[in-house]
Amino acid sequence: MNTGEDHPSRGSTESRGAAEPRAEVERIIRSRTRRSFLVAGVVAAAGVAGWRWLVTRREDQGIPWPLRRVLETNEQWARDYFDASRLAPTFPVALAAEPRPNGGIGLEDELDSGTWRLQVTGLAESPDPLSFSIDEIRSLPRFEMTTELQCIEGWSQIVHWAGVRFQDLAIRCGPATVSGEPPDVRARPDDLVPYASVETPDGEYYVGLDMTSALHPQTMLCYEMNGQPLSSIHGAPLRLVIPVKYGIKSIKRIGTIRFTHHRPLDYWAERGYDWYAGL
Ligand SMILES: Nc1nc2c(c(=O)[nH]1)N[C@H]1C(S)=C(S)[C@@H](COP(=O)(O)O)O[C@H]1N2
Ligand SMILES: [Mo]
Repeated sequence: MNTGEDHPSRGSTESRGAAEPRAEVERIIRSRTRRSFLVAGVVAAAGVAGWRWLVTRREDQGIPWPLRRVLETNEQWARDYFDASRLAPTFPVALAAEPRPNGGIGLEDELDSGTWRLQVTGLAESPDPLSFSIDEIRSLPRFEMTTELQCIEGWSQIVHWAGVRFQDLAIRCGPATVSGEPPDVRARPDDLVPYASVETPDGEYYVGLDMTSALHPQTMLCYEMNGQPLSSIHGAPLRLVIPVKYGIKSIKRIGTIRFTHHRPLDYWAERGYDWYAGL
């Protein structure tokens, strides 16, 4: 915001080369004081007016649009500075414990892990979805990590997770590409469609991921927490864990994964949180 700092007191003539330096100094001090009052007044007025202006702006996705612009600027930084090789910190397994169960959206229905299947759509080879039982997911390369789950509400917990990297599932499935050429997840990730949507079986909770974040080496689909099969409240039979982002993105009880050209809806982004939710 322009504070008007350059403008006040520009009119006051400052006589150079005054005979009495002390008087000159006092005059400057008085002028400075007057100027800072003026500046303070302008800033305060601009502040009040600015705030009024801000809170009366048209709303964009639930918040005044100037704030939305700030969020979008943050998102731009998130995109520009997100480095796929930047890893979230890992910890000794001994520090791992059960996190507070938080957020039960999309977990209301009873779920039969025996009949549950993961559906994956938006594939290069076929318009039909691929579907996996939990045993088929378990047969994919196993990956484990001990990372911190950080809730946007301010608590965090170190957890030991086991499952499969999202990138290994992507390699297995073959996401659609922009060029129409066959996908090569490792060699040409930039040719893959730029987003993935992950949803609960009932569609009540859903997260959108940019492909770079989805393919991050610590983004994983988990079926075990701290050496035990994942419990229902923590997202059985399969949940996402993405430690480079706040917990809101670590969706529990995944039903479908959809690769897509278009930025997917995201449950908490629709309610005013940053779509990237990066840490
Ligand atoms: N399906 C679903 N997944 C969810 C949520 C939710 O409400 N529904 N809440 C999220 C939030 S805000 C957090 S902090 C983590 C918490 O994971 P936990 O319950 O295993 O500790 O789950 C995330 N995944
Ligand atoms: Mo959270």
